[in-house]
Formats: sequence, structure tokens, C-alpha cells
Amino acid sequence: MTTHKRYTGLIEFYRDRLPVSANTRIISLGEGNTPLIQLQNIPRLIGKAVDIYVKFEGLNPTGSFKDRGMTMAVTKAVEAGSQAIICASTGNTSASAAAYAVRAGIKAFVLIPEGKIALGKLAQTLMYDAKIIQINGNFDRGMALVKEVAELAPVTIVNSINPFRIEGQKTAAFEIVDELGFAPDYHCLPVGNAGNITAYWKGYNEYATERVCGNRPVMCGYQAAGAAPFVAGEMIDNPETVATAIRIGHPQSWALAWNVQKESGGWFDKFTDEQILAAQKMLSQYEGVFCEPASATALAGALHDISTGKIPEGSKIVCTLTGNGIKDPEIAMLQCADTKPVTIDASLDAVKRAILDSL
Ligand code: AN7
Repeated sequence: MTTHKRYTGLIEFYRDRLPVSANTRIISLGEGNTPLIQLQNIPRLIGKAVDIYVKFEGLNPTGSFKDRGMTMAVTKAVEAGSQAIICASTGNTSASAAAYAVRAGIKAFVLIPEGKIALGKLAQTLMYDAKIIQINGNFDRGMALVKEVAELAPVTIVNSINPFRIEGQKTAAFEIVDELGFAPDYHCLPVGNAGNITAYWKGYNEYATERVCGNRPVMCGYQAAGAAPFVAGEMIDNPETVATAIRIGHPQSWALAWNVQKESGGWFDKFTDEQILAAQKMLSQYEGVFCEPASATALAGALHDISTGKIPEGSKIVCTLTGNGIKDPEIAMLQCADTKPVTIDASLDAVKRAILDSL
């Protein structure tokens, strides 16, 4: 007899490890359970004996890891009787908040920096019918405003300062260990507000404490060179990077992330926009995995640290690819400016010639 088991999201799946009760109405879009893809061509290309896996979080319902935190944050907001949620966002949080608010039947307000979020993120947030408030300031300013307004208005903040976001996002570490049977030696991820690095560390720690796995990874947090407060050792005021998702100068989980670095024996580093874009292209071109620029920072960092030996050969490495490449079509088109599609006559002859030309 076949038993059918429908996957209905990470809260159901990990409900024993999350703050829900039997009576909680779960707000889910089937998030989580994302593929852990082992890279096959890039390790060969760089000539290093390393196992690199990418956790492709771009395959969540709204195309980013934020959905893991949002299912939990919105579930708890609804449980507490909230009628509206609010966030500041570089794009992905706003898309996720908007979608889960629709699902819950509550209102979403999102503050975004005008002209500084990727087109796909704006399009989806519009489609989910959120109240979009564009500001002539960056994410950090938006976050400060959200904190102030939440003191005055009946709205629940769903940025990662909401502890339920971290609870939901820790499940990505559970999935990795459940699949591999161990924690990786190194876990690499892009750092903006540093909520996600905090969440992964919490997940790995919970599993290690309960002996689900015997080891904990070294946590490597990578930033864009123009938005690298953790590398500077201080907040910065005018962050700039092509990776708009991590264009953040005042990380909200500052102290928590430093704690992760110390406890895990990890480090922060920064990479230029050129290095980030090269890593994004490389993943698409050699592995068939299309992530957004911010996400590629994880691979840029891992490849750099592998090349210097800081991450030694023989290591098992997981890179989190936080968001889907389709979210930022403008950058993708720029990346491929030199490889325009050929346009031909709609005839068999012309198609044959076009194929033979490029064989
Ligand atoms: C693709 O959407 O902060 O270090 O407002 O979208 O947990 O902040 C996005 C962050 C990495 C950084 N990769 O994660 C927002 C927002 C992608 C992201 C990060 C973000 P954190």
C-alpha cells in the first residue's frame, strides 16, 4: 500500500521545534523543503577537492528565504489578533510579507527605498496588493521609521527583529542536517541585517545540543564591499552595491551576528560587485543555478576562501542561495549584454544555419 504524504510547509514539518500549539492557525504557502544541490562542475573547474552544496532558497513560494521566517511571523501575528503587518525592505521581505498577509487575510504595509529594489520584487509586491510606501531614503532609514510608527499604530513588525522570523528561518539548518546526516564544516551566506546567519546558527545549535548531529559548522558571513559594516567593525551610513538586497549599513542583528562569529570560530569578509556578479554568472553558466546577485556573495566568498586555503581541501561546504535570479532581470540582462540572442528569418534554412554556426 502506498502512503501519501503531502508536504504542507515547514511549520507542520518541524512543529515540535517551533512555537505553535495544536490550536494555532498556520499561515503557509508550502515554504521550505528546498533543494540542496551539490555543485558538480565548479569544483572541477577550480581544481579543488571540496564538496560544495548550495541550498537553493530561491525556490521558496515568493522566491527567497524570507518565506521561512514569514510563515512563522505571520502565523504568530494572526494568533495574537493582529490585523496588519509592516516591514522595511530591500525587496524580498516586502514580497514575502505581502504574500503571507494575503494568505492570512490581513493588511501589509511595506517601506522600500525608491528606485533601489529589483524589478521582480516590486512587481510581485504590487501583484500581492500590499500597500507600498516608497521613501527617498535607504533601507536603514526605512527600518528606523518602521520602528517608530509601530509604537503608534496597531501594526506588527515582520522584519527579522521579530524573533518568530528567526524561529522559522532556523529550519533551513534542520533540513541540511536531515539530508546530509551531519552539519557542514563551513556554512557560507550573504549578510545584510544578519538575521539569517543568526537563524542558521540557532538551528545548528539546537540540533547539536540534542545530538541530532555531532558537529557545528564554522559560519562565514560575506558582505558586498560597499555595504560591509561587519568588516568595517562599525555601522556605515551610505551603503552601495549592485546587490540591492544587501544594501544595508546598519544591521539589525549586529550583536547576535558577532556572537555567531565568535561561537562558531567564523569570520566576515567583503567582496566587490564585480566578484559578486562573476559568481552569479558562474553558477548559472556552469551549474544551471540562477540566483540573485546578493545570494552569489556566498559563493564568491566560499571560492575566495577555498582558493587561499582558509577553507581547506576536503571540506564540506554549504552556501545558502538566498534568492531567485528571476527577481532581478535587469542585472541579468546587463550581465549578458554581450550575448544577445540571434534574430533570424522564420525558415528551416535559417534555423539550420543558426545551429550549424554555433556548433
Ligand atoms: C536575497 O528584504 O533585508 O542578513 O529587506 O534579500 O538576514 O538580512 C533582505 C536580505 C541576503 C540578507 N540575500 O539576509 C529585505 C532584506 C537576500 C536578501 C539577504 C537578504 P539578512
